[in-house]
Amino acid sequence: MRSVLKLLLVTGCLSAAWAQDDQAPGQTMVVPAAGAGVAPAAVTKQPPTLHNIYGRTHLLLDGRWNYIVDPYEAGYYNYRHQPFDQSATGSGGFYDDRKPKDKTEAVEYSFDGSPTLAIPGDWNSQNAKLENYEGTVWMRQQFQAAPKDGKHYFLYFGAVNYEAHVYLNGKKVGSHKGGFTPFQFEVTGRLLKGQNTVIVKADNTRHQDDIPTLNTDWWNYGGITRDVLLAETPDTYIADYQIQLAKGDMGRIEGYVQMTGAQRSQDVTITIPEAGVKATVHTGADGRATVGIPLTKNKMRYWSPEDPKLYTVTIAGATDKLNDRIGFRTIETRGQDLLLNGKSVFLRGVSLHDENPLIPGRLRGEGDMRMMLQWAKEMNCNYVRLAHYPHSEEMIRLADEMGILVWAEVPVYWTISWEKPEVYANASQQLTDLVTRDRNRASVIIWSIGNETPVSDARNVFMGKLADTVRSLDHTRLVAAALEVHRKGNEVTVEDPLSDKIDLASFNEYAGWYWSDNKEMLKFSFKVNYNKPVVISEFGADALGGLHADDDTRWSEEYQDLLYKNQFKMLDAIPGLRGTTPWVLTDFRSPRRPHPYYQDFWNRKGLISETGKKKLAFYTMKAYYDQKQQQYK
Ligand code: GCB
Repeated sequence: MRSVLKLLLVTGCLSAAWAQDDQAPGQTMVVPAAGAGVAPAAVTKQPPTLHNIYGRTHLLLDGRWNYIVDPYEAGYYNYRHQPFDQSATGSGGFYDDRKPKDKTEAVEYSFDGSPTLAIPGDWNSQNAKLENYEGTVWMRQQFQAAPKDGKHYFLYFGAVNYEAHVYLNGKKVGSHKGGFTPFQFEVTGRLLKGQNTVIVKADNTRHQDDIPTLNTDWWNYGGITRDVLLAETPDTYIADYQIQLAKGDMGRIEGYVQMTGAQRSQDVTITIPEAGVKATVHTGADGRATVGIPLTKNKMRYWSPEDPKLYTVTIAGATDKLNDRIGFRTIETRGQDLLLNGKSVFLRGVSLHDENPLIPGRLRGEGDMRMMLQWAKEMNCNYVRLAHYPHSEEMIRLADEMGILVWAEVPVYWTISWEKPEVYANASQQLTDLVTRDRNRASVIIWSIGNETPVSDARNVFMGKLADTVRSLDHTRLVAAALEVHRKGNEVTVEDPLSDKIDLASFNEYAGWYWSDNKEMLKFSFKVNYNKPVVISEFGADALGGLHADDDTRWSEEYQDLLYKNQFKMLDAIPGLRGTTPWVLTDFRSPRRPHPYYQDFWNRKGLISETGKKKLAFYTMKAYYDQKQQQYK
């Protein structure tokens, strides 16, 4: 439930409290509150981002933000190229939001009177001059607050692509790297009663050693692309929890509750009134309690695409109380079978990007997201692959509500710098933040640790560690990766040492498009030597919507349509086939696609064009899924 909070001023700094509860290493750097004029000397680590942020009392800071484009970072570095925020005074940068004191003073920037961006929203799609911009933009929002004594306050960002530096009332509160995961900074003691100013420096410059790396097949939309919230918690609060069915056990809820704060050892009660569940646990000195609740037989309606039942779950202790909407289901593999709530399921899926083809730009809110998932449903999908990076929490919650299974992924994409520990730390942090955010969402059944990462020793170690990490964070879901295939003559095989670490034989293949053509493609046969469910994470062909020709003609809807029909013939011959996510639901923008007529910087593999028109293959895919639905009834 969204509620607007009234904040009261709290003096003093509470960041010392984190020392005890410090759990998450990683990419979020926090600057401790410094006295006036004192430069922040060090950074401290943050506790994990608040779970169930929308369930917290909060003030939404979305809306129109003033912005200044700063290609040379004049607002961040002085003329000696030293950051202003690391100078003796800590000031001098655009985050000062300085106004000339009188007519004698020259100030070379001004947020007042500068244009505005709708936040959440990338800048590339909101100003034609910024369409291809990669660099720094400063954004400012002003808001009223009345912080209360004894509460914690957090500035929470759903996502900022890619590097964010955040300032509150002229002082730096921290920085973060990674374009698709949430992060927060504690601002208790820094909020003013009355007007506050938050300024964000966002920089979407690509780098070889980032996650993702330089090379991707999607638009590098920059900026504050998801909600910004000021959240309030009690002094001792519920930081995190997992309340899910035990692995493979429909008769038992398992998980944990994590409290943070001075009174972190306390009784916490979990109730699910509609399912007759009420259990009390006691959190230990570390604030943690393990949860294990046997379920009364026949009391629970299990979550599934056919019946996406969500229960109101309340977690309440002496100092804090949170409500969530949680669905309960199991997901397992048995040999080559895939079982949802103990029953064989075929994943009737489609891949999609976090992009609205119609506007375009990142999905900005529930309407955009509903449109995408509704299109998937019209194709009779029960599943989506949210490629190639974490999509928003709202999207996942919508999938929960609409009954759509989800493959969730981190942007470990193509060839990244496998050898560097800091690159691994970044990937592992993004994965951790994704799991931390979505671990209670029934729709998410698969954590994907990467896409088309080429086999090498260094890569195998890197990916193997990621698989171990995600399993240690959540053993109830499946772990997968979109693997590559290898062709020997007409035989296509998946040979990847990573297979030992993951639950699915999931791979991308482009028969008929990147290899061979529609006429030739049926000669291929797939040999999958793993006793695991086979999920085709990509196949597809480009078609310019509205271009009609014979089915030998590349870029025509007919070519794409025949390719899909031929794919079904090939794929149905694979024993253990349990799902497909063709590439891709809609056309999407990509700088790698320059053909002036057919592409115009769009990847045209969409089953729906950039005007929202369904291509022929959309209906062919739907017919295939109608038949699979019958088969798996
Ligand atoms: C792939 C990638 C995907 C691309 C797609 C294509 O294998 O995983 O990100 O967009 O192929 O269209 O080439």
